[in-house]
Formats: sequence, structure tokens, C-alpha cells
Amino acid sequence: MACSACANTIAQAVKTLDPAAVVEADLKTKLVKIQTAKSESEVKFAIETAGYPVI
Ligand SMILES: [Cu+2]
Repeated sequence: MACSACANTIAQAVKTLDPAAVVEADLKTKLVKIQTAKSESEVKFAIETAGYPVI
């Protein structure tokens, strides 16, 4: 995740999975914090499908 466009793409992917998810992007560390009731593996899959690596 490198810029706000990437952050939006990831936020969209996660919110498609869970509309109530909270997605917080930190553009300095290039990390996204996600609060969701969905399982970690579901969220990872959604983000990887959108084309971003999950650490
Ligand atoms: Cu970007």
C-alpha cells in the first residue's frame, strides 16, 4: 500500500466483505489497520485478491 488510491482500493475490498469494517491507512508506514468481525483469512484473501500483499 503506497498511496491514498491504494488505501481506497483496499478499503473497498474489505468493505465489500464487511460493510461495517473500519479501515485505517497510515501512508507513512504504508500499513493498513483493519477492524472487522470477519476472520483474518477472509480479510487476507480479499486484500490479496485486490492485488496487495498481506504481512
Ligand atoms: Cu498507490
